[in-house]
Amino acid sequence: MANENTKMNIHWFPGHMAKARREISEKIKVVDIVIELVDARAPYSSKNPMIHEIIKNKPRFIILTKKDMADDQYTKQWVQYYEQCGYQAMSVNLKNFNEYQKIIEKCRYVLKDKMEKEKARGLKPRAMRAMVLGIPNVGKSTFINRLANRKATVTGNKPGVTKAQQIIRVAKDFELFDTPGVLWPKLDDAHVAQNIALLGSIKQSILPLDDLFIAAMRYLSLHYPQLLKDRYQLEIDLDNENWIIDTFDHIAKVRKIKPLKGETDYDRVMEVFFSEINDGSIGKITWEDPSCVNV
Ligand SMILES: Nc1nc2c(ncn2[C@@H]2O[C@H](COP(=O)(O)OP(=O)(O)OP(=O)(O)O)[C@@H](O)[C@H]2O)c(=O)[nH]1
Ligand SMILES: [Mg+2]
Repeated sequence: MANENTKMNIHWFPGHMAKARREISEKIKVVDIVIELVDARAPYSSKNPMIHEIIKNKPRFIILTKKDMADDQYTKQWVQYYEQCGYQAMSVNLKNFNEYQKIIEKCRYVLKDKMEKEKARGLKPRAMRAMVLGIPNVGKSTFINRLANRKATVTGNKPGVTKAQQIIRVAKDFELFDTPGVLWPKLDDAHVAQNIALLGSIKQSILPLDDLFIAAMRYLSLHYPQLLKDRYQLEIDLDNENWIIDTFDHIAKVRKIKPLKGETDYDRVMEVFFSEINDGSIGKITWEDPSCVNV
């Protein structure tokens, strides 16, 4: 069941990373604040590990997206965690999003001193400028569109911006780059790769699917046993040496998955499980909590 492309795909990322890094470093020069999107279901794994170097010491606002799919308790803890790290932080559901004002206000708050200093130095008043960064699929385009759709005007190529860039004016004093910076997670860390695959942010096939299935089931049985019970009437006993096979067989039975040549169709069981993880029908799940990381 392991995918032959595993290695190739993982090695494929650094090149993209270097290119993204160059592009972002160029743009970042004219940005006042970075809005970094992370996925609330894995707020550490879905961060780019080199972001400090890339954005240097620009103020950073961390937004946890997809909070509708994550565990509310953990989301709260993660927001607090990032606040304690010294960032602005909040969680959002971009499918039902009406917190533009709050976001702009937080940016104003962070940049107040900077803007006032500029004014005191006699510089012409100008809008704050923000850039959205995040790994693939975290919600960057949705976020920009949501923010921009609200009586936004695209002001076109602005002088003073190094490359021709589209800037969106979101409020009188707030502008946003219309293209987000795409970053990559640190996939050479097995734990991170696993979490990212479970978010659907990269092809699940970069990892052997059976390993991913086992890791996910182990985690769910420890953290969310009730969700497994509700969804599959499944109770996992990790001390039972046959728990893996039993789990496959059980889901096949509950979901009436036809056997293949008299054997459980393992691939089909995993397909069903992962698609239910991806569409959130198993429930609100977070794959990591702040106590287990040292950021
Ligand atoms: N449930 C839920 N889905 C979301 C949320 N935000 C984004 N999505 C969905 O996540 C998917 C990816 O969103 P995009 O905005 O395309 O993500 P992106 O970061 O621009 O992705 P790339 O362009 O591939 O880097 C879409 O199907 C969105 O509808 C959210 O808060 N909740
Ligand atoms: Mg996009």
